[in-house]
Amino acid sequence: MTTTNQALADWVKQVAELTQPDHIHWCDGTAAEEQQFNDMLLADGTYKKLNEQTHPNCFLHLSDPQDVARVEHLTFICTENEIDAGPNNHWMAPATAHAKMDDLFQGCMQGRTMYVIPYCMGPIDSPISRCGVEITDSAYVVQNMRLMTRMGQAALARIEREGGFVKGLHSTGELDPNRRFIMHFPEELSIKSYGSGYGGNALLGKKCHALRIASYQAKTEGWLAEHMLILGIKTPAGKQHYVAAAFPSACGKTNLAMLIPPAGYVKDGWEISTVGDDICWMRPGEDGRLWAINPEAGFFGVAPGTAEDTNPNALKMLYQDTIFTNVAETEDGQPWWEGLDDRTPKTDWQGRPFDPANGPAAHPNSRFTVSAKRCPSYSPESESASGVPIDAIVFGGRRASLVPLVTEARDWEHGVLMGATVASETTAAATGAVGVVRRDPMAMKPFCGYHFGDYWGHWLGMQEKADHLPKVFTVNWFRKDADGRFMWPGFGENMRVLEWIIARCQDQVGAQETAIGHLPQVADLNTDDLDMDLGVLDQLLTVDAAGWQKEAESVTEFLAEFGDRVPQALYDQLQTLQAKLA
Ligand code: OXD
Ligand code: MN
Repeated sequence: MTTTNQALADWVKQVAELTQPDHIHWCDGTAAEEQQFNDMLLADGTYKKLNEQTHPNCFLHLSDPQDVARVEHLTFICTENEIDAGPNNHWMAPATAHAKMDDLFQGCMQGRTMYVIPYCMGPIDSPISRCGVEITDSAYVVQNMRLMTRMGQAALARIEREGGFVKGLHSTGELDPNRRFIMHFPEELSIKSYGSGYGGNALLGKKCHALRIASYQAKTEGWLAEHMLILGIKTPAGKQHYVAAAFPSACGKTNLAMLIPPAGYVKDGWEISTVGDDICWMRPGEDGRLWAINPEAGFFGVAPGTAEDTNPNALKMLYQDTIFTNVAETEDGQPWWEGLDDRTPKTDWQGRPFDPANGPAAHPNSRFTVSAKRCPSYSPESESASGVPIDAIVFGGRRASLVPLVTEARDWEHGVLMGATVASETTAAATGAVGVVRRDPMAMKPFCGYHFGDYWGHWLGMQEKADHLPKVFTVNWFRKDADGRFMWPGFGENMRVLEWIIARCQDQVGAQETAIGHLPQVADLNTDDLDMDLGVLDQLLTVDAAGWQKEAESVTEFLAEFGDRVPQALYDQLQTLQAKLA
């Protein structure tokens, strides 16, 4: 296989000259190729076959123990002008970064095969989708990209039709943490990643392309590339709604995307469907609404904590055709992780006999990679070329105190301030200092490919591009009482909050108008069969004015970190908030 796209052919040739692979393989995305790669990975020990009876076509990969997560300190945005990367990113001059990376790539594929993966982020026929090509020397990366993107012949055909594509060059190198860098060149629409095989660093379609490069592309082209799940909600009356929600890593995003509503809701005919669990690309449609696609085709989810009671939909999809990375294994070759059930595994994530003295059996960031089509709640609309129309945008953080269960923004500008300042508090379990607030704007802190001030300006500018923008909300599932217990049950019960959000979007329910935005009246939340003290619900839906005054001061300091690129509208919103609190 080769290509009629001259730029692609030239680039592949140039990379081969630099990296000197023994062979070049163009990935066609066929089932035969998939089988061939699985056989190869089993033969060379990269994969271990899991129990064929209980988990047909499932594989276990144990990574280098030093290569188990994203490496934000080694991730750079390389723009010509340092200021354009913003204080939210590490920056390196493009020429310096290219020289550094090309030095590492020099001859690095000798004795290896170079794989060329043409891929499409989003449905192959969607105008919202964008293509890329990843060159890698890892067959494990190829198999993950096969599940996470639309890859192979159809993607190549689109690239040949359209011309443009994002260039991603990856090598696992020596897996040496001292020779590991993830470089992004937004102005060139290219990525260079060396020294890691971990998903977020090596599956270049995901965080590198679909968020860091795409956020920049989205700014120049007038759309949004966001770290959001997309959830479908169908009411008993048959009306279909869609919500896009941003949460930082480890806030239950995959669980929310696959939520099972409480029994009463199911009985009444509510239905939840999953369009995406991590990334959302949205653009204004002719009707003035935002239309969204999930650019991914699979889930690269955290395994620990996934169980029958927390996320039965996720568990169901993991019994077949799944790649497990860094989980533990039971005696009879089944994948296992903390929280799954009460069995004791035989070996841990490093392949050692399990010994609790060595820590958890599965790495806390162990992962599953699986096609989205295996998810029982997968929405067929995920394949729609036009995308789905978004009714509400939800921002969430992990706040042990202060932030109510749900708050609706007064308008778009207020919503942008809410998203820009959403935060999580450190808990006693994580570090010594409890209650330290870390802000993670739009859950994009590690993923925005340019200056946050410009990014907020772009969000504000959507008002000129679309006249039926979604309503904006913040949620907080994580309030704790004086004894450190969660006050809200979370999981499927979050449906009750989603119902209120949908009712607000439909103008079907009122709200308390407070200084910080619109909150539900307790009586307007469905509490049927809700197993909690309604007095606690009152506490979750009140505004602590003194606490919010302090919060406003902290927000002022935070915005100041981004200098004069912060749009005045955010300061105006902050002033309105402070005036209302006073
Ligand atoms: C992820 C992350 O892996 O946000 O999705 O870290
Ligand atoms: Mn994520």
